[in-house]
This record gives sequence, C-alpha cells and structure tokens, in this order.
Amino acid sequence: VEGGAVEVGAVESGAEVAVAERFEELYGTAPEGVWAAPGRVNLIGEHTDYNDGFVMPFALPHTTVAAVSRRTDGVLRLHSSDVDGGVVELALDALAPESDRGWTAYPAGVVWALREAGHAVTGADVHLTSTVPAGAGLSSSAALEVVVALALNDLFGLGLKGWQLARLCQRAENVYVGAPTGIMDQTASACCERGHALFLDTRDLSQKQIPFDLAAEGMQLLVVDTQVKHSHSEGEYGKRRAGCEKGAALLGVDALRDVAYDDLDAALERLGDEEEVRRLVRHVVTENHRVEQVIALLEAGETRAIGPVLVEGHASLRDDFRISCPELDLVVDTAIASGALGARMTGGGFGGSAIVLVESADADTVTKAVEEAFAAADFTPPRVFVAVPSAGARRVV
Ligand code: GAF
Repeated sequence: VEGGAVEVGAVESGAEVAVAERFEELYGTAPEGVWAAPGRVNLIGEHTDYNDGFVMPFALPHTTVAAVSRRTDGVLRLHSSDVDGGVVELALDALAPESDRGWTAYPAGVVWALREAGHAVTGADVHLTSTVPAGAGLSSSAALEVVVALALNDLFGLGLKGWQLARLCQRAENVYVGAPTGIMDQTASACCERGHALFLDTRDLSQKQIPFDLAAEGMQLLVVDTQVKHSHSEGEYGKRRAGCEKGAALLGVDALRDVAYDDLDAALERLGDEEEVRRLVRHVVTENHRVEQVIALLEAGETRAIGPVLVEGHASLRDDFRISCPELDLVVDTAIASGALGARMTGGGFGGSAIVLVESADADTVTKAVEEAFAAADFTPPRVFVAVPSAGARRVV
C-alpha cells in the first residue's frame, strides 16, 4: 500500500508555489491567487443523485490546483501541465454548449455557466495541475470544474456558497460538456470537510458532516483503481438515468426517491413486466436505504458493521443496475475472501475504482491478494492507495 495511512496524492506543500511560478512563466505576471479542489470517493449511495436521493462521499487528498488572475477584456486563457499543448485562448462571447470536446470544455463550461446565470465574469488567465487520477471514477472532472468556479467566485466577489458553485458546475457538465451527471461529485469537491464523510440529500442539497476517522478505529479504506477507464460509458450512464426516469413516471412519482423502502415490493408489482425498469428501481430504492443504514451505524459507533452493507451495494450495482465489470467484481470478491470487512465499486461504474474497508492490520494482505488475483487474471495491475477523508475546495495562496 503506497505510503501506508498517510495522505497519498496530496499536492505536496510547496506545489502551490511551483504552480504560481509556472503561471508567471506562461502569462508574464504572478497570479492573483491559487486554489485547490479535491477528487472524491463515494462511500455509499450510487446512482441515487439523479433520483433526488441520498449520497455519502468524502474528499480525497488528491486535488486539482489552479493559479488564476482576472482579465477585463472578455478573454479566457487556459493551460494545464497535465495535457500536451500550449495555452488555449477563448473569447467569452463565443462560448457555446457542446462546442468543445476536449479538457477545456470543463473550465470553459464553468465560465459559461457563471455568465449565463448573470455573474459578471470578464475573463481570466488560468494554469492548472492535478493529482486526481483521470478516468478512475474519482471525479477529476468535478475537481477541475469546482477549482475554477471557486477561484472566479473569490476573484470576482460573487459571494456564492459551495452548494451554489456545485449547481453551476453541474450545469456546466450537463449542458456545456453534454454529460448527464448528477450533483454528487461537484458538491463533494466543494463542500466536504477533513475527517468527515458528507451525507447529502440531493433533493434539496441539505448536508450533514459525518465524522469518519477510520484510522482512529484501527481501520483503513483502500481505493483500488482498476485502471479500466470508464469514459466510454457515457451512453450507458444516460440509459440508466433515462430508465430511472421512466420508472418514476410509471409509478407516478417525481423521482425514485419518493418510493419508500417499505413500499418497494408493491412498486415492483405495479411495474409488471417492465423487467429492466424493475431492476433499476430496486437498486435505487434499496441503495437509498443502504445510505440510511450506513449513517445509522456510523452514528452508533458501529463502523465495522457497514462492511456487509457495502457488499450488498456492490451486488445491487452488479446484478440490478448492471454497471460493474470483471475487474471491479474481482476486487470485491478477492478482498472479501482475503479478510476485508467490506468492499464495493464506487462512482459511475464500467471501470474506475473500488473501495475496500479493512482492519489496518490486514491492509497489506488484502492488497497483495488483489494484486495477485489481477496478475492471475492477466488484468492490468491495479493502483491501490489509502483514502483519508480530506478537505473540500479552498484557497491555498
Ligand atoms: C458519476 C456521476 F457524475 C455522479 O453524478 C453519480 O451519478 C455517480 O456517477 C454515480 O453515483 O460519478
């Protein structure tokens, strides 16, 4: 396990200085400030966010860092140290939804969404660098959106709160980028707190910070990045979302959140022979219930007991929602067989990462078992690190 229980992947102290220096090389003056926004893992509550349901992510130490200055001439200049190519220059008046298929669509989409909502953003120079693994289901896109939104919020004195920035970032992703995602990832990046998981009701964005300090209880949460990139899955994500909306319409509710767990059997019966929709509904309703179970267990100090709930969540995503893949299933099966307390895929699915809850003393054994199982199956070696609940988006300089 890389680095044991330390915060692996955090931009090391001093990195914000390097980011500021690179900004000055690119744009000729020092930046007005430097901001950071984290990636996330989701503990429980998957594919519930676009059903007005419950989620429970926490922020990773991995962040996207942005050095930013204002401009007044309607120009947006973007540069990333993680992408080949030079500075990209865009005219704010020419920004249009789905006009850009590259990485710049995320920051440009945020500027577009802010301006469309009536905020006076007159231009910016931006230099970015990130330690959030891309395509690993750890919300590198949300980190990129939120860091730019927060920087512009501060620099232009917009006075928007974290949840408002999250909404605007979601709009950038849905409309400008064209990906039909929910609100979880952006809210996690904007609003999470160190040492806590974020219980979020995605219907009204009400939040509760739940203390989540596994190390103090002798446990760790491992993130296993299967290295199976999930970006090809956007069409499948949209299909699941459409299926859930169909389910809500057939049941005569605004969103599947409105189907109570105790009424699930009756709801499934009413769906008759709509087998595909029945599966999706069953996942969403039981998953919301699992979030409530996990919160109750954490609040009762019964952290180890969340393990089986995580495993049930994985089975539901695999069998009912059908968004797992052989690599994710192998992580979960191997982890449980080698002594983990619980495990499940996390994020949108079709690849990306799994989380594994272990006793700290078992972390190395479980990691080794997963690595050996991947080698035996001829899969690309996974990347494993310890996830420490970290701070949400903030100004660093
Ligand atoms: C992706 C989406 F971006 C989120 O909104 C959420 O739906 C998640 O998949 C599944 O829970 O990360």
